[in-house]
Amino acid sequence: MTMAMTTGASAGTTLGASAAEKGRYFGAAVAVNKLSTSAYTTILNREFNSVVAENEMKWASNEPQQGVFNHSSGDRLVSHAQANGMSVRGHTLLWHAQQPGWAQGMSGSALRNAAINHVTQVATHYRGKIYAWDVVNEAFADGGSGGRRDSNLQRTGNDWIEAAFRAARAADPGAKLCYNDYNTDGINAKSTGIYNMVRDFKSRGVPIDCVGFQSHLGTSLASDYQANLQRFADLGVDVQITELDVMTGGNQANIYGAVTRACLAVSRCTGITTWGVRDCDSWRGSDNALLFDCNGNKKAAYTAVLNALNAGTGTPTTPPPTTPPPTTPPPTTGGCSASVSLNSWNGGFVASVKVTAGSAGTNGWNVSVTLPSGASVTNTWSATASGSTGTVRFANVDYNGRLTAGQVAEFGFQGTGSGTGMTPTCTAS
Ligand code: G2I
Repeated sequence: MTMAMTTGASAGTTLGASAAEKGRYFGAAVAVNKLSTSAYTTILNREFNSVVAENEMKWASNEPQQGVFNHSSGDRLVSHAQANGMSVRGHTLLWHAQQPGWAQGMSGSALRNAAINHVTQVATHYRGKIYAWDVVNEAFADGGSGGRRDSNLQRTGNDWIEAAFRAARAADPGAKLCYNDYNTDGINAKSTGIYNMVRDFKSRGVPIDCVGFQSHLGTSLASDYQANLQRFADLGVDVQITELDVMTGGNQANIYGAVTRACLAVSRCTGITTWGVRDCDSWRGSDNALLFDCNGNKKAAYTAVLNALNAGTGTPTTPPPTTPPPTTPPPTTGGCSASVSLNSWNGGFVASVKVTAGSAGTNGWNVSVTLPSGASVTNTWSATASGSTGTVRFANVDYNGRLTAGQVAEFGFQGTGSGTGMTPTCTAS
């Protein structure tokens, strides 16, 4: 999706407008229940042109019972953003914390399947409305190991992160897909572990578009903060400052200014989000870590950010999100053809199916897939499945049945067991 680059306010006098002049967004984490507090919403609407839900799009919030989704708070934030020309960051599809109780008690392939289903369902619900998703949050360990954090998700297999990114891409091809973490504010063991993962993903075609640097900062800023952003950008991903807040004290304004300058100096740094609006909204409470005081007044840190935005030069070069290399569609003989690509893990898979119309076009289509023995379909999107084991037939839904010659429709399904070796056949009507 495209992001709003201007706000109603005049350029250069608000955070959002000044960032937009430099081709960036300036966002805030929003507690959705505060949208009805006018003192809060007045600042939000005046100063910010991007939002992220502080808690409401997390797994515990939007899938409180397995398979029962509640998007009401997230939808409210998206509506507010759309009504006010703001882009939306999605936070977060998978995280070891703030999981619903039912998922906390799961493990192995049952958890993996539930997690991928969660990614698919949530990203599908918000399809086309999210600028960037934090697909996976905080999966790396603190300290010197540079390795993964232990968690129930990690114990489903090291490939859980790439499985999540592939499922998110299949569900919402237009959203930028980010990995997000903290204590990555300079070149250190943790940020290097993440750097190596991103490099590996890029080399193997795992869909990743951006890395989020939370930047929950203390009383000093790593001297190589900008260099660290730049080394990630040099891998071919965007970088974003995703949860900025800074401990109060003499350095607060300086640190805010330095972070802003660092982002502007990295052409692929596409925007900055502060983790809240006013000091009293912050999870850091007495740190007074944000840009507005509890009465809504602009702090010195606000002025430092605004001045840095206005002094910055250049616009970012943000190529559109990379899409996986297209698989060559098979020759279109007859009414239609279908090809499948698989995202597999031990015990489950997501299949993405491309239907290509032949020379006569289609009014509707049916794709038959014979599943390997032991495999079954648990969930389907953009098509209607008949059956779940053996030969399963997938019919178009009302909006993707009518295709002109050569036009492609995509649908997907999730399964348990192995999906290897499936050969789809397509029939047009
Ligand atoms: O911890 C700061 C942030 C670190 N990075 C990921 C972010 O998602 C995380 O945000 C914080 C929220 O700001 C807090 O508001 O995540 C916390 C949970 O780990 C949030 O705290 C929770 C409390 O733990 C719950 O007791 C409370 O019900 O906020 C919930 C809603 O107010």
